[in-house]
Amino acid sequence: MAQSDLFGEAAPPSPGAEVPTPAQQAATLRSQLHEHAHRYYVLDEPSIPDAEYDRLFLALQTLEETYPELRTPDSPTQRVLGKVLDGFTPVRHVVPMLSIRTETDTEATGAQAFDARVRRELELTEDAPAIEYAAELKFDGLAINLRYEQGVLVQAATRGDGETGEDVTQNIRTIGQIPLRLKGGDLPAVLEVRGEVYMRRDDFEALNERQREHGDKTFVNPRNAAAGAVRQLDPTIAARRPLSFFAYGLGETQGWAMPTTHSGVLDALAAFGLPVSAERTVARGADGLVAFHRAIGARRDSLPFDIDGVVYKVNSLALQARLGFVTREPRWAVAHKYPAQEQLTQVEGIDIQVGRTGKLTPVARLKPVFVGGVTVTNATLHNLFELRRKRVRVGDTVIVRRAGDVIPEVVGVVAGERPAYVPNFRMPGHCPVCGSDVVRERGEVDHRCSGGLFCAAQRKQALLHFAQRRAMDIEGLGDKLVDQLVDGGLVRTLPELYKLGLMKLAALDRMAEKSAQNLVDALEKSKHTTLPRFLFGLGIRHVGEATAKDLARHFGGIDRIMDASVEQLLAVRDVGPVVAHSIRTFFDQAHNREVVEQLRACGVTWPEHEPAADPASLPFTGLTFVLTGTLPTLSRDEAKALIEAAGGKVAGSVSKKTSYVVAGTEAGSKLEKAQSLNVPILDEGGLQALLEQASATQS
Ligand code: D41
Repeated sequence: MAQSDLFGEAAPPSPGAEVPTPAQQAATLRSQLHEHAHRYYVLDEPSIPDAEYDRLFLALQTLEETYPELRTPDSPTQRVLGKVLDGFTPVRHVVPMLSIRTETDTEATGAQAFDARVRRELELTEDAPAIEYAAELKFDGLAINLRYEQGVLVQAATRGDGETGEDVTQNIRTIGQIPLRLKGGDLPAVLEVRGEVYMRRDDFEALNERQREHGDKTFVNPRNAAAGAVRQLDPTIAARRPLSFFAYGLGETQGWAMPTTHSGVLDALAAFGLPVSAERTVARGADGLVAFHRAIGARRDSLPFDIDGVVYKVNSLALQARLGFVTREPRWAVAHKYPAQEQLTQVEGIDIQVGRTGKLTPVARLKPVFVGGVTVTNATLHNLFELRRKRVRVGDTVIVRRAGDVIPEVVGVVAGERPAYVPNFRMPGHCPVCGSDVVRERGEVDHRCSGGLFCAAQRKQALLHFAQRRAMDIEGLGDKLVDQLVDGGLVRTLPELYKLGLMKLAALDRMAEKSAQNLVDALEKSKHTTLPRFLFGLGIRHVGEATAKDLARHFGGIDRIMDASVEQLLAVRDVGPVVAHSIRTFFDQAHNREVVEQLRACGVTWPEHEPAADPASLPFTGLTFVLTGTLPTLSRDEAKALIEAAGGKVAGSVSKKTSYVVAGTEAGSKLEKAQSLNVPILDEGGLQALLEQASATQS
């Protein structure tokens, strides 16, 4: 990848312009590290403490992880990396993996410049018809080559330097989306598919959340987490990272009637069962490209994965051949970028934010910086442990990341120097909002304000949580208004919201009578809700939307939930001890039951349900199943859902306690274990038959 795609792009002038570019930072760090290493190893006169050397080293490593194109072969970090990566076999690409030229202009003119260049190189006259392009997304992951022989995946390799990559077949085989065998009858003798391994944003957030809960190191961004997983020497670790794949091109092919256009190639790959993004189009001329760039740009934040731009390719393969390539880049393709989702800026302070459940979150106050399309002025540091691990202090230069609608976060420090007098950040002993004691429970990473709803910050967050679209859906009740309501002492509890009335609202600052009336109407409308929304809106710790739905389905009514014992709660699907205790504790507080009563008295209602069948009476209650191999029609999740809906459990490994093993094709050691333990083995048909039989005996 060219360096220009990171630093040369036309980002709007940002107020953080004096901060050195990542390339400058890396160069400075490298030369400092070389100098210190020389003094240490050659001259035998260390110039800085080891800890300081380690800090500089870590800063360079962080920077290179975030911007891999800054990694030079002579970087001090490569000595260590070289060792770790022993063990991968080099793979020489039969057809080199080219790189893609980057259009640095993020504005519409970028697409026009490309079209003009292509037309010039094809020596087209001005009145020649518009060129047809295939426009697609530029996924932000790791490029790999998949080699299929007679339809079977025989090898997967990283791009490497384009000529030679690394054999990562074992790791790639763990990616469920990549077919081990292509679909269809008439398969090419050889088909090499090129594409990008990436990690979805939700999978990345969940992975990092798990890492944080265990106090483990978090990943800088999805690309990093994906690239790290693919290049893991231990495939079982790779298998635990949720990876995805999109195909975008071809390598070597033999014995295949190749389509004549790029869009046709992608259609054919999709028909072979390979994942191809649906976010692509065939566009005519520069106008078509500009429209695609705009349309995707507007939806970039709501895509489930990171993209750093779009790619335009001349659609006709014959024209591609005529255009050829210069050095390692085809003349017929270009990547057109969007503003970067990671930028450098400086920490001006570290503030504390108090959340709905009292959690204290350290937040970095930043020198404003343009990231991922918006100006960011603060970014989360998650908790004290993350902050310490990342060694963030006021005055540091940090990498800030903002992707999708995820809260901006500080992913690492890159500064080589910091003022010596900056003290380490400490968590306050008292809540900065209400002054209550700050506590941290055993085994928890988070610090909390113990003030509960006495704390104005928690009260505001509780109101916003209650009012949100996925809960009571009170339109127009946003944070500005909540600030006014709480700070003005108008609302202290949830039920007080419904007692506001037009008079009180219209008297508020900046509140026109019309808006006041709208809010009154929205409040009235929100009273007709559903039990899951209401339960979720109460803001019980650990009760998210899914759990609220499970509770509602299981118990049918709020009174039964409020009175349920921990044991009864544990019988609900997916409710474990932590959640059960949290629900019990919540309703053990008289004031919380009072809130529920008052809300109902204000007219909040929902349709009551019959509670779901008693789990003890379901056909598979008490049975444990183990799934292995590929079933002919059911996916693993579908089979699991069927078994669980019938009251059964699905376990990961076979033991004497396993009731049945359900085996499909390519079942491995689990099948052998089942045979050796004499556990009954079913195929998919057998499972279906058992389900029918069991429910027949039931009724
Ligand atoms: O999504 C991508 N990252 C992407 C990468 C894409 N959609 N198309 C690409 N096309 C090519 C050519 C034109 C050379 C076949 C690419 C890449 N190359 C590429 N990715 C990494 C290096 C090159």
